[in-house]
Amino acid sequence: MEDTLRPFVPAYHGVVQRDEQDYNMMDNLLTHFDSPAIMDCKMGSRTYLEEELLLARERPQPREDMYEKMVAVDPEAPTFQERAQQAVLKTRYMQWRETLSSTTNLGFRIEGFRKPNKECHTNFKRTKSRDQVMEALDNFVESNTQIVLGYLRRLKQLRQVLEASDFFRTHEVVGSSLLFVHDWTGMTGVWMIDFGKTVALPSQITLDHRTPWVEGNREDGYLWGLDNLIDILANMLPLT
Ligand code: I3P
Repeated sequence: MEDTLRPFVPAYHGVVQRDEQDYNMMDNLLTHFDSPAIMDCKMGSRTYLEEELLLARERPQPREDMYEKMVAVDPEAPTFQERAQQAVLKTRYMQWRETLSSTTNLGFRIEGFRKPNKECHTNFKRTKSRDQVMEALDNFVESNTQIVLGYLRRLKQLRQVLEASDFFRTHEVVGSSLLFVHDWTGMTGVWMIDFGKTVALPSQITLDHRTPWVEGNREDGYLWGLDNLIDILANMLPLT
């Protein structure tokens, strides 16, 4: 809340108690929209923390639920050993999801979107190439150039602010999303959400968020993904 990023995240209003439970109170980002269309894009070229990788090596905990999710998409994906165990490590599952989708090649992926008529589209696990992503984005904005322009303006502002943010420079931002919202009046908004895997770096390390990840450098590819997202949206505009 004290960083220059403040306008790009839902405002945090502290802890409130209801029925003896503690809740974090945050802005409802949909308040000012009328029957909004909503999309979640998971940012970055990596979706697990380096810390999770170390833990998976020290104490491997194969997951049956992730094996099930994997074979539901591609029965051929598990290795011989994974098939025998009927389970996969979480990091292995996450890496598989990254290469199947556009996370590895573009530095972001579409998780899902909801149209104004409440119809939900969540089948993007294999949406990988620039063309496939562009087609999905075009479906989300229903080929509306004004909406694309609104999103582009906001994403370019976000990029500027991220490049200057002390918070961003000193944090590994993994598994975080951009929430896109627009409605029929032409209003658009984009906010950063999901900070469950946003962690402070040791004091001697800072990130540029564009350098490719090698284990140990903590880079997350967030800005590389944002560059690609901006470029794809810009290419959706008609040539003038
Ligand atoms: C989930 C997705 C989430 C992850 C979750 C996965 O896979 O990768 O990001 O939560 O792990 O199951 P999918 O999208 O294919 O359903 P985290 O980002 O919090 O790790 P989980 O099952 O351990 O919650």
